[in-house]
Amino acid sequence: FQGQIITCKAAIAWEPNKPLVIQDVQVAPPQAGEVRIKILFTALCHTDAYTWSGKLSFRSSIILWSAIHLLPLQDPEGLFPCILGHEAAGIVESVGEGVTEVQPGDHVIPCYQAECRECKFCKSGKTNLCGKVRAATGVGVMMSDRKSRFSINGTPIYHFMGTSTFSQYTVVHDVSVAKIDPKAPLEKVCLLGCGVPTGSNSEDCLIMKFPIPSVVELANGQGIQGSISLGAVWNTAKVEPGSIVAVFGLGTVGLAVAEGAKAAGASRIIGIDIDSKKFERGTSLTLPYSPKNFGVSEFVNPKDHERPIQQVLVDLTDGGVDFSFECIGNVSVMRAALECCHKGWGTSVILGVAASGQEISTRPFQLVTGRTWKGTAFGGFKSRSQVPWLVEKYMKKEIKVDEYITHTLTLGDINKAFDLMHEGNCLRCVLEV
Ligand code: NAD
Ligand code: AHE
Ligand code: ZN
Repeated sequence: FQGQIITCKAAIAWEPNKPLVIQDVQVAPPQAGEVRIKILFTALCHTDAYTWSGKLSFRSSIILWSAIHLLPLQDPEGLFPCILGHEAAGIVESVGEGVTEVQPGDHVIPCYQAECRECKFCKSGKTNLCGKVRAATGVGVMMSDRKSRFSINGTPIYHFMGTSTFSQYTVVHDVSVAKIDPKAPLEKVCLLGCGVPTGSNSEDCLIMKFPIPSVVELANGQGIQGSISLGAVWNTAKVEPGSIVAVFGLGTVGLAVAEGAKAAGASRIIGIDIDSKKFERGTSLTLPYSPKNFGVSEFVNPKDHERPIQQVLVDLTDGGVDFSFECIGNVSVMRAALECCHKGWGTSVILGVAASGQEISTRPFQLVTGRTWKGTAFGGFKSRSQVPWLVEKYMKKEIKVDEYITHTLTLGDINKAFDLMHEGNCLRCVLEV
């Protein structure tokens, strides 16, 4: 198909909150600096559901734009019609001019957080955010011509998060492609495109030292082993052995945080969820070292208490937790997560994506008295450099992935998969595309 338009099946979100429609879509060939990928497996993430649930399109019209302030739940980056999806794995079908790091046949994970290694963000060593294509990925187009590569009978279909993986073929920027070990099972490692890394390396959990090794160094076996051994990861973790950790929300992201905190030697990992079923999964109850054990040692359901949850946790922990992680996307819970931290040193990390227009608040005194409020995207991982390394860790059984997959379906069942996510019994559902 190289250089030609491919017609394939994709799940189209024509409108917010309306069932996705599986239909033929035309996928244009990759232009300079772009890669066309045959997606083999994709999982669903809560962020897809959040964007899909939006009510208006940011760009629909100037009048609607102003109405956004009246409908604050909508993702301003959610444009319709679009192809959602950002947690996937596949094989490179063709590449555009100037693409050097991947070639047809390579096994890859598309990364919604790019890594160009040239922009001010990438060079800083202080963040995994990348500025090179972000302006385009936030408005559903490709950077070079600000156009979409997807269309249906001439109608453009927006991209989403620079990945659009609910399609048999997608086009992404080359800076958004992580080349991985071809032996890795794509039906599993697709999860390393979002949820699991987000939790397990939640900045304060497992901080990596910079500079990040290049792909070439990694391929040569240098870098991670040389400068960042696994032990060093644990040793540089800010969740010191013995820390008390609170994890708000025991979905995939929260359980991955618990797993990371357990590996870092936390003494107590308190899981907080309004759904008591989540505790069984978090602890695996009777089998403390079973693969299903994500490390949650205690469970608190806020519904069982009349007092604010932060007060309950402060009392349970003799003054507060050392670290808390908000893995829900609820601004009231974000406040509770900060306020349950110990005076003088407690740190709270926001991972959840709150609805657009919502704001966090607390008494500034909470910060004056030594608590720190932070956030993280994709767990602080530099995508192109570190996703291949995460795949290696998975292959060596050093991080869990399989345990997060509770359901497997096909792309044709995607609406059912979203229903499963909303019912709450599902961690990750992987779709065969
Ligand atoms: P999930 O829906 O599987 O898990 C959320 C959990 O929170 C559920 O178990 C639910 O029962 C619980 N919950 C809901 N309301 C609660 C409340 N008021 N108090 C306590 N528990 C409550 O979601 P997930 O896939 O684990 O994702 C979690 C959040 O992280 C989402 O907002 C998602 O968009 C976001 N996310 C962020 C990043 C990032 O890079 N920062 C990456 C992936 C996902
Ligand atoms: N479009 C949303 C923001 C969504 C958001 O915060 N996304 C996270 C990733 S969620 C993955 O499941 C993120 O990485 N943000 C940093 C970035 O560059 O987008 C909104 O509300 O505007
Ligand atoms: Zn996600």
